This record gives sequence, C-alpha cells and structure tokens, in this order.
Amino acid sequence: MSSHREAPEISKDPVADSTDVYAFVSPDRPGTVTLIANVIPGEDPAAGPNWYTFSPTARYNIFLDRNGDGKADVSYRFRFTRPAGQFFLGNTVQQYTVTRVVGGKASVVAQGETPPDNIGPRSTPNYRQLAASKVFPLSSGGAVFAGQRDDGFFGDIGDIFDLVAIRKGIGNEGGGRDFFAGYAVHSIALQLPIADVDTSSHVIGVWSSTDRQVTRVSKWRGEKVVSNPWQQVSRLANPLVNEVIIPTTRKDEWNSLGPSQESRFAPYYRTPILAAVINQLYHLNIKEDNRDDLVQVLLTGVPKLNNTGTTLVDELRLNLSVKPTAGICQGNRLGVIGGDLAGYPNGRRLEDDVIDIDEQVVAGALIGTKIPLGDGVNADDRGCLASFPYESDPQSGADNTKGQQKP
Ligand SMILES: [Ca+2]
Ligand SMILES: [Ca+2]
Ligand SMILES: [Ca+2]
Repeated sequence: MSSHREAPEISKDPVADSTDVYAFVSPDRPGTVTLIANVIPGEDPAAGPNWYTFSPTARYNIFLDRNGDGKADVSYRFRFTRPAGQFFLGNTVQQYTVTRVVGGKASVVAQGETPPDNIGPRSTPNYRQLAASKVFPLSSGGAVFAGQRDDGFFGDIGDIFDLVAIRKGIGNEGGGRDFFAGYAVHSIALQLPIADVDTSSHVIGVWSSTDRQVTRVSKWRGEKVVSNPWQQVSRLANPLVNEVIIPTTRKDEWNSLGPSQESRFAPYYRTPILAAVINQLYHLNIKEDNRDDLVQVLLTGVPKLNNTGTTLVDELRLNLSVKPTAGICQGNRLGVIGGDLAGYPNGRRLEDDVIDIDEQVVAGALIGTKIPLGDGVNADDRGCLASFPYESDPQSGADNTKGQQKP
C-alpha cells in the first residue's frame, strides 16, 4: 500500500513496482507544482552489499493529462545507468536522463545523478548535504531529483491485510503501528512551473508507470523478425485503486493498461469489494452498490473542484488554482473530507492520510454517512524536508533500525 506489492506479477519485479504518486502545489514555491512517483516497496536501508537502485533496463514515467481524456499530453521518461561498485560492494550512484515528450516530440531536458543510498557514516557522510546537491535544473523549466528517500507513506499494513483488522476501536484513535517506519523507496520527483502546465480549467491529471522491454518474434515475408517493444508493467495514480478496488484476477491486466481504459473496470468502483468486507467484519451497514460517489471522486473528479468531464479516467486530479493551505506536511491529514481543499483527492500531499480518507469515503463520507474509520497511524514517522523533494532522507543502513539489539 498504497500500491506496494499490490498485484501478483509486479510483486516479483520490485524495482519496477510503483508505490505512490503525489501531486501538489509547492507550499514554499507556490508558482510551481511538485510531482513525485515512488518505486521499490519496503527497502530496508541496511540490506547491502547490493543495495537498492533503479533498474537500468526499465523506463520510469510521469504523465500529465491536460484535457481529462486519460491520454498523456506531457510525459517525462527516466532512464538510469548502473555503474560497477568497488570491493565487494554495489555502487548506488546512478546517472540518469530525463526525456520530455510533448505531441510525439521527445527532447532530453536533464542529465542528472542520484545521491547514493544512505549506507552509513563511513560510506555516505553528511547525507543531507549529499542529497541536497542532487537537485538538477530541467532545461525546459523546473527541477528534478531522483534517488532513495524515506517512504513518506504511512499505514498499519500488517493489521489491514489481516482482513482489515483495526487494532483499537474503529481505528481513528491512534494506536496503530506504521509498517513503513524505517523503510525507504526510490523516488523520481519533478518541480514544474505552473505556468507551463496550467489549463483553462486549471485541472491537470497525473499518473506514473514503469515499462520493461519484451522480446517479440514474428515473421514477415518468411523472415524471422525480432523486436523489443516497451510494455507497461506498473501504473499508479489514485492510491489504493489496484490494491483494494481491482480484484486479484485482474490486477496484472490493470497494471498493463493506460488510464483511458478505466471504464472497463468501472463496475468494481460501483460495487466495491472493500465495502462488503467491512460490512461482513464490522456490521457497519455501508452501502455496497450503486456507488456513483466513488466513480465520481476517483474517475471524473470532485464537482466544482477538479472535475474533468465524463470520461472515466484513473488519474490524480489537481486543481492548480487552489493555493497551499499550510506549510509543507502541515495540512489537514483528511484533505477535502476534512475541509482542506488543497489535499487529497485534489492532488495528493505527503501528509494526506489516504488510508483513513479511503476507508471513510468507502464507508460513505460523501453520501452522508460519517464513520471515523482509520488505521490509527496519522502521520509519517520522519516528517518532511522544508524544500524540494520534500520526502525525508532515508534512515542510515548502519543504524539498522529493523534489527534488534542483543544483550
Ligand atoms: Ca490528454
Ligand atoms: Ca516513513
Ligand atoms: Ca491512517
């Protein structure tokens, strides 16, 4: 969660596995929008000597839709190299290229380098300074960062996947255990001038994906032809969609398609499995079918806030004209249902508690049923950085926060 290890196939290819997407107007630079796409779930910073890196054979993408049709109008593609390491150790510093594609025309807009993973004070001293030096300008405007980050997502996943168990009461009273505390991810992050991506409605749609090359063999005039087209293996926009809305038998298919194909999955939004499961377990009498409120909030947008028309598209919709309501990571964690229009589902900020929001929305928050459901984890364990890329530095591997000290 929000999309860590969510589908059978992608759980076997963690370096390509999208975990979270964030899109928000930057609180410290409100003339810009920040887009963050995370991959590689559950990185234990101590897990060397071949620590986590982006795959040099994958292509990582962030897409912007400017007219609500679920087709990208601006794409940013990231490709990474992997240098050899010294001694018996892996090298986690990666060079990368960012290619921007607009109207079928591709141009390289940045050549960057990741900081190393946070290995420890001898290998990677002054980590904050090291990471801060790896923000690069985009020649098309804006800035880019790629590399290891603390996982900004938070939630009591162990308990939730034990059949949506909630440790205490109905869960909105604290007492949960943040599964993601101490774990890292790899992030690609963009900060773009709003003036460059704004639309007449001020609403943009954002999603991420990862592609891998496949080998296809065909015959043409009797000759064997080998080609290596890119194939999408992971996709993510709204948190928890593939995780809890799409049934297990169709999760791999969902990951292979673009968001403009979402109408074929609409029945699962209308009749969400999660509502039935919560009813079975907790007898809360949640509405289980005709959930047009869920179709609307996830696939067409919130009326008068970030609606994009009638085409059903799973994308993170952000109204760029809504100014930040708080400093970084200081907004209302319940976002729009908490009265804070700058938060999820108007884009998604790092502080937005999407597990609590989704549980409450599935329970009927938008159709007059207010049940304060939640997982008892209300914020990230590490907080945020004051400036781009905002997600905190990863814990140091040498600290081994996952280990247990023996007497
Ligand atoms: Ca479009
Ligand atoms: Ca964290
Ligand atoms: Ca929570």
